[in-house]
Amino acid sequence: MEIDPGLAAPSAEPIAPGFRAGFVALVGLPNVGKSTLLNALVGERLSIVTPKAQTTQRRLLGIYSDDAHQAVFIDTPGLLEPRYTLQRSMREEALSALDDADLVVAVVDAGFAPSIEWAADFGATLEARKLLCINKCDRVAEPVIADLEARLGGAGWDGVFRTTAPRGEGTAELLEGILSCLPISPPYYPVEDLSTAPVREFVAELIRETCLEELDQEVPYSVAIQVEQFKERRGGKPTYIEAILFVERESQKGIVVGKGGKTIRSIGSRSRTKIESFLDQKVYLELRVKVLANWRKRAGQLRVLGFRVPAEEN
Ligand SMILES: Nc1nc2c(ncn2[C@@H]2O[C@H](COP(=O)(O)OP(=O)(O)OP(=O)(O)O)[C@@H](O)[C@H]2O)c(=O)[nH]1
Ligand SMILES: [Mg+2]
Repeated sequence: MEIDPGLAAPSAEPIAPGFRAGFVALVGLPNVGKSTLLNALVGERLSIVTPKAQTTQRRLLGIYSDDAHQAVFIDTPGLLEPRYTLQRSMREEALSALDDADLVVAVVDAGFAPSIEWAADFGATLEARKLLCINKCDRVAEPVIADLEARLGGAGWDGVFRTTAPRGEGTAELLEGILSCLPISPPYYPVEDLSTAPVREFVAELIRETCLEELDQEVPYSVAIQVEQFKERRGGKPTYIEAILFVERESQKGIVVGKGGKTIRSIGSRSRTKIESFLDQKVYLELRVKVLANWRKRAGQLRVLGFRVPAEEN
């Protein structure tokens, strides 16, 4: 599955007349549930999800296909005013997804007023085909949602949907709305593909998700993961995976390793369980912690770590 996550050319396979396919960007403020929605729409846990804002750092494609449609979902980092180079890269990733999208789904958290204000402005200025998804409907009472729909309805949305993504409530209706908005086109990817991301990227993300769960405050945001080795071995031996956790300062290294190695062991064992379930195979996971000073603020380091950094940054 090692395909560049850029846009593919439509496939040359014979396809049903009237087939619809396109790229669908999920955008919104941090923590509103974009990644949870992507997973619910595709039906697989592809994108990492945590209660912390700014979990998603780069785009991830998740592909839904059926006999007559292919929706290539683009999960994006939450939009925020960037304060340093990594956040500028994240914003760029999100905004550039809008250029590539045939359809934009603006996601709001029904209980989070800034996300509603964002959607009102965003909807009014966006000319592309667009749907509004009011997520986290479990958090507010029905009249509140009806009021939101009335307030946000004027922006010319091609559809407005209510969801509670972790329970899958409203997601089938949202998917149907999305599919009906796609342009007539052959599929972009083989219909059996779920994503374009290489397996190593999923492994790195599962480790990062565990760091976000296990570490507090700024520390998990200062961790970048690089998978150094991924070796499938014969004879029933577990797959060998070696990953480096880059932190920004020596003091963070101490925190990530923990007293007597307790924290890194816990990150390792929880990550291994997740990776084994994702790959459906036994894994031996080796984690090492290294300092890469201030990597979040350094364009060169970010590029080495695989982030897309605007050309003017250095
Ligand atoms: N109660 C409730 N929680 C939700 C819902 N959707 C998502 N969540 C939770 O909200 C948190 C954030 O979800 P994510 O899917 O990571 O949000 P995101 O928009 O991708 O966040 P970023 O990647 O940080 O921009 C997680 O704890 C989810 O379980 C929902 O409909 N109701
Ligand atoms: Mg996310």
